[in-house]
This record gives sequence, C-alpha cells and structure tokens, in this order.
Amino acid sequence: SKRIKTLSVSRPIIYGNTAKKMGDHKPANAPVEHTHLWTIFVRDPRGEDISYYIKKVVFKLHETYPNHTRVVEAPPFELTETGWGEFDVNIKIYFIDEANEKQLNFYHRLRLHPYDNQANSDSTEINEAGETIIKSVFFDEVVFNEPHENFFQILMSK
Ligand code: SLL
Repeated sequence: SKRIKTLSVSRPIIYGNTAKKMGDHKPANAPVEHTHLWTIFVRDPRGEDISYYIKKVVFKLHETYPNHTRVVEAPPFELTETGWGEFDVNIKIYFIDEANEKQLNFYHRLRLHPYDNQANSDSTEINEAGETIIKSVFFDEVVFNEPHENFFQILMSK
C-alpha cells in the first residue's frame, strides 16, 4: 500500500523496569549470588494491549546471562529475571509487517537500587507486602511518519 503523505500518528508507550531485593524468597533456580528480582517491560500506559501494532520485543541482557538475547513474541512484552548488578539493556521493538517500519532500538539502564532522576517521579514505592520496589520507568511516544494506508487503518481501528 501507499504511504499517506503529510500525516503522522503517534501512540503512547512506557518502558522500564521494576526490581526488589529477594530476601529469603529466592526462586529455586536462582544462582546464590543473585540478590534481586527484576522485570523489564514495554507496555501501554493504561495497560491496553499493544500487540495490534507491535509484533515482538527483543531484550538483550548483559553477557553474564545465559542466552542473553531474549525474544518476547506475544504480550505482555516483559521479562522477569534475577541478578546482582545493574547494566544497560538493549531493547528492540519490532512493528507488525503491515507497518513497513524499521524496529526501534534503544537502551534502558536496569535499576536495582534507589537513584536520583529528575525526569522521573520517585524511584521507589512500597508494595502491599511492605517491600521496597525500585522503579525506573519512562513515558514516551512512538511516532509513525507517513504511515502506509493499511497500517494507518490498523492503528485507527483501536
Ligand atoms: C558491570 N554492571 O559493570 C556490571 C555488570 C552484570 C549483572 C552487571 C547476573 C548474571 C548471572 C547479573 O546480575 N549480571 O549471574 O547470570 O560489570
């Protein structure tokens, strides 16, 4: 299909990670030196399904992880792991074939410890169980410039 000139469509997105100390509740298969449980994710700010325009998300972890390229081909586009250290996660977002768009490619610093970030709200919260949860979450927007007609229909159908 043709591209629609002079049009751009954007969709809100959030990405980032949460983490907590494992204490005594370590998963049975976690190496002893692992201290934290974390989840990295790409999702809609209101929790809507984003798989109508996102095909898969690839999270490339630090090389200390076995099989450090992790492919998530269905929602939720997230990955939970254990570990001991912070590192930069390479995130690639692939769009559905109809989009004819190149994947988005960026980095997110995995946070396990409280930190200062002006661009972010508080980096910690206490959950119902009284545990401290570290959060490093960013709000962004995916912009499609001059989308293909088919893809535009799909974007507008939600
Ligand atoms: C560094 N930032 O500069 C660190 C690297 C690597 C973290 C952190 C677990 C790996 C595993 C893990 O937490 N790696 O045991 O599978 O060197």
